[in-house]
Amino acid sequence: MDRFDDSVKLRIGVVCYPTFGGSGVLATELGMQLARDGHQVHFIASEMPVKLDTELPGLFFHKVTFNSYPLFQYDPYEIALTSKIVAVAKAFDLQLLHVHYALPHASAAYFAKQILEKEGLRLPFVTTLHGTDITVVGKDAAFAPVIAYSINHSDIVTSVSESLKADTLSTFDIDREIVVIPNFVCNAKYENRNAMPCHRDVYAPNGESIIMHISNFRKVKRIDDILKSFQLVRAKVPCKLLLIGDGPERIKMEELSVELGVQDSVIFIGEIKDTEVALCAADVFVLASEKESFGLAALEAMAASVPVVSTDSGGIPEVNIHGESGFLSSVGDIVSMADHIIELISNEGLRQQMAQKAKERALGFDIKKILPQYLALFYQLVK
Ligand code: GMT
Repeated sequence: MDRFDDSVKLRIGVVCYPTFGGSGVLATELGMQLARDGHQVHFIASEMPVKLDTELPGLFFHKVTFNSYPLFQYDPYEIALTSKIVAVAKAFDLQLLHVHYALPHASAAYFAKQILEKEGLRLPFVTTLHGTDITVVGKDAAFAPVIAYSINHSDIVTSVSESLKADTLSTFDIDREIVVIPNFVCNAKYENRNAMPCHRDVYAPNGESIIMHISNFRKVKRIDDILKSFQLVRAKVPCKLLLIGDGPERIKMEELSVELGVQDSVIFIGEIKDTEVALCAADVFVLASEKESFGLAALEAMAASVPVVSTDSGGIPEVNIHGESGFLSSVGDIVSMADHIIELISNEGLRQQMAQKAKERALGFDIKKILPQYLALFYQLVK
């Protein structure tokens, strides 16, 4: 890593999706920590990012707004975003821009940079690839040429895992370096696990074990596999399944829980802001994703000392280590996942040992270790 003088404070623009998804959460946590460290951070997004604390001094939020017009079949978000980046860069003399999720943020950043250049202004940008912007949406022929071009023309490109970097290089014709900076977690948030309002008794009044999953309920998360695994687990050990989050698959999954006859033991909680509070009730965290560039939800569980039973897809094995912080199974292998969950909840010694290993591993991904890696790149750009 380059040495840098972090007493020099930066003016940084951040573009992200405002939703509960991992990229928005990561962008928000990174931006808030930079603001706490004295940098000026300007969030530019379609809505206020859900976890953003705008009371932090040095932190600003600029909403991307535009008037709709009857002619538009689709709202021109990318154009409005580009114009907003240009306006904020000029008004606050931004030194650099950090865009999370390539689509369409990298192309908007590239366009904004060109507009500013014509006016004699410089706005280098870092593009952070998060996952589905490459592995699902980005691959689509309707988007691929623009994604590849804007990755190649970013000043710096980062990827949240080695696996995503490999996917990017094999999917697109990329002629530049991609720096891997893994996702991070704020371990400090998980310190007072015992002081948190843990609702274990409400969810599991008879002392059942609690299996938890948190996601945006997209197809790629294979929540149907979680329910089917849970059906096998529940047949052997008393347990409850807490499904946290919301998204396109939610209703189908509610129906499936009835079809499988496990509805009395499955609790759908909906979206919550402070996942660390929910995690204090969990005994095992489960992630059955078909694709997952990193698996931030798994890392958050590990930070809460909860062992993870997951698939071995994408970047998950870079986070969850089989036999240490939890277990890995092949995608779709519901029997293997069920066996691992049963093993963990019926062997408290093993569960505790893995919980400790999970926590140790999460400490290696602490924000204090990862943030300087981004800062080094930022200083490199403004040198
Ligand atoms: O598409 C999603 O599921 C959300 C997406 C996002 O950008 O919010 O999640 C991706 O980024 C997260 C943060 O870097 C990663 O932890 C997730 O693994 C990744 N999701 C997938 O690859 C499916």
